[in-house]
Amino acid sequence: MKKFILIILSVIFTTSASANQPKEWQLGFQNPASDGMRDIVNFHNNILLPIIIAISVFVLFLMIYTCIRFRASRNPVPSKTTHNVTVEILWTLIPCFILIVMAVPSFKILYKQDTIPKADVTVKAVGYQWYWGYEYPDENIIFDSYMVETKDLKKNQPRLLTVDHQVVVPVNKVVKVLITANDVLHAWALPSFGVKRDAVPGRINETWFKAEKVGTYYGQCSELCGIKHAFMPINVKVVSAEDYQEWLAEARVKFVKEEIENDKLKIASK
Ligand SMILES: [Cu+2]
Repeated sequence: MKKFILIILSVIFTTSASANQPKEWQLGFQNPASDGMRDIVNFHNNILLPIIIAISVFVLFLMIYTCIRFRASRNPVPSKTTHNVTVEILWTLIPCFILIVMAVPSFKILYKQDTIPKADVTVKAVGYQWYWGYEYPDENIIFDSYMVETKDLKKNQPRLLTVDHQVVVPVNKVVKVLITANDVLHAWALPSFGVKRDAVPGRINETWFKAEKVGTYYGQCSELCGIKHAFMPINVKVVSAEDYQEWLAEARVKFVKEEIENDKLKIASK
């Protein structure tokens, strides 16, 4: 019993504690770290959940009521009723009305997410079997991001979520993410930012987010892409503007995209 209470308590508290990665016994979403995700969480908590609960309770009540009120012992001669126009119109119109109530705010959120504001930083994510490759097209940076094996994890690094090279982005800036794949379908997903887009070979999908808090955020490939689908996590490190400049300076040297450099040299020597 004590264990059961502990489990219930942990469920309640893990959902309220700050989370940017999955927690044990988690129920519900990870804490939002962007405006877009906050919209989604509010929509779910304030509109969808009440509707779902109300419908479930109502249907349960109808079933219990029917079982008692129309039981065989109380109705020795069964009713032969087959149609009731009023009831039929009601059970068509009321669900339509409920769907419209849900659709309006839902479309608002969809359109808001679909309109990409002017980007401050552009990152290109390429899905490979089985890791992510990243490019900063404006900065001439390119690198691959592999999962860190369990045996190589350092303290506080989450298993199956840690990568060797994180995507680094500045806080409170619009980050546009171009997403594609090189072999099969993958999907780039980051729950705290409410971001998930398919990575399709030969096509570029785009999405965006604006991180509000400095921190490390974890996501995973969200399209079944083969045997190591579970082992290509996504790490985004959100840092202050100064730290971002510092990282850029380092990354421009460490992760320089040589073909572009070579092309530039070629053009210069002509
Ligand atoms: Cu994948």
